[in-house]
Amino acid sequence: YAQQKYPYEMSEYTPSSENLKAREEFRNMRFGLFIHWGIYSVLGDGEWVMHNQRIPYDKYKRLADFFYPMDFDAREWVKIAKDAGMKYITITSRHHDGFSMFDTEASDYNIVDATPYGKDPLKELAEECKKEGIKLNFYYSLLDWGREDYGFGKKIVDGGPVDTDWDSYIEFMKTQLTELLTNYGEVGCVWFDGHWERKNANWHYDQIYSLIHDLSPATLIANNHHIQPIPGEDIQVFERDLPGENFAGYSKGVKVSKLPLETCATIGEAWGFNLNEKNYKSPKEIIHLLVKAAGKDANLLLNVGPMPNGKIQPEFVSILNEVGQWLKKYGETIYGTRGQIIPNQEWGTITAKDNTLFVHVLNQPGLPYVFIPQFDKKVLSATSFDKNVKLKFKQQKEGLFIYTGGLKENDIDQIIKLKIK
Ligand code: FHN
Repeated sequence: YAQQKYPYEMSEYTPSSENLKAREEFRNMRFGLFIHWGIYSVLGDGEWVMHNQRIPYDKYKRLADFFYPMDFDAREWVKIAKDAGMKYITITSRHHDGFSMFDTEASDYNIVDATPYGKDPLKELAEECKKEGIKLNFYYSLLDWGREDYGFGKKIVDGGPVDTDWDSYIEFMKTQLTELLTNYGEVGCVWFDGHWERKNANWHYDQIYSLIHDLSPATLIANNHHIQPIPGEDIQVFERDLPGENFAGYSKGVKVSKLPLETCATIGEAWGFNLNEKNYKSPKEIIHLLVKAAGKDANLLLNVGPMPNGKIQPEFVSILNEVGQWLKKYGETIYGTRGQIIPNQEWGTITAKDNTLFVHVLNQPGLPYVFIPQFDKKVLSATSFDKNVKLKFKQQKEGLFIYTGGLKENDIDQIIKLKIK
C-alpha cells in the first residue's frame, strides 16, 4: 500500500492464507461478467437515470412497482457467462439509488418487499453459480442517493455529513454486508463503489473491511475509489482504463500496486440497460482489451445491463459468444497467465505461463519483424500459435527480434509461442 493520508484511522492489514490463495485464483480467472441491474433498468436510460433526469427520489422509488422480471433465469445468465469464457460474475446488490436487489432485513426498499416480483434473484444466481463453478461477487454501493442517514448533498464535517446519523448508515451497511456474506454461500469478492462522492468522509473501512474478512477470510475486497489501495483491500480496480492508464479520467495519479488488478469496462456506454445506445464494442475490441489487460496482469470485468424483463440483450449475448469462441481456442494464452513481462507495445503485448510466453500481435507493426525491447530472457524457440510455423528470431542487447514476415493466421490476434530457458 502506498503511503497516503486518510481522514480516519486505518489499522495494519495482513491478508490471511485463504485470502492470498483466493487472490491467485482471482488472477487465474482473468475474465468476468459485470452486471448492473436494478429498478433503473425499467426506464432504459442507464443506472444514473434518477440523477440525470432529476427524478425526485419519492417518484423514482415507484419504479419498484413496475419491476417484474418475468423472464429472469439465473441458468441463462450463468450459461451466457460461461459460454463467453468468463469465470466469475460481479452483480450490483445495491447501486447508488439505494435499492437492494436482494432479500434484506435492513430496509424494505428491496426487490422482495417492494416489487410485485417478490423474489430474490441473487439467491437463484448464487445457487446456479455454485452449481456451475462460477464465482459470485457482489457490487455494493457506498453512496446512497435516498437514505436520510446518508444525507446526500450534505456538507462533510468531522468525517460525516452534518445533522445526519452517519453512524446509523455505517451500521446499515454492516448489516447488509453481513447478510450478503452469510445468506449466499461463498462470495468471491465485495466490490465497493461510490467512495469518490465524499472523499473526506470517514467510511469506517477498518470496521467494514475487518467485518468482511472475519466473516469470510477468502472473500476479496475491491473498492473502485480511484485512489491508491487502502489497507484491507485485496484487488485494485481501474474503471474504463487499463492499469496505469488514464484515458477515462478516473485514475489520475493512481499508481499500479502489487495487488491483483482488474479493469472494468462495459459493452455499450452506460452500465445499466440503455435503450438509446447502439455503439457496442465488437468482439474483436473486447478480445483486444482482454489481451491487453492480461498483458498488464489484470483481469477484465466486462459489463452488461440486463433489461427489466430479466433478459440480457440478444446483441450482447452474440458479442459475448464470439469472444467465448475465441477463448475456446486461445484460452491457454489468457487464463492462468501472468503479465507485466514488458510494457504494452503499439503492436500488442505478452502473457506468460511458466517457461512459455505468448506474444500477442494485435496490430501488425508493418515490418517483417516484431521487436520486443529490453528482453533479456533466453529464447529457445518461437512458433506461430495457429499453424505451428517455426519463426526465426535474433536476440541482442536492445531486445528480441522475431521475424514474422507479416504473419497473419487469423483476423484478431497473431500469437507467437516463445519457449524460454
Ligand atoms: O457511478 C458508478 C457507475 O454507475 C458504475 O457503477 C461504475 C462501474 O465501475 N462505477 C461508478 C462510477 O465510478
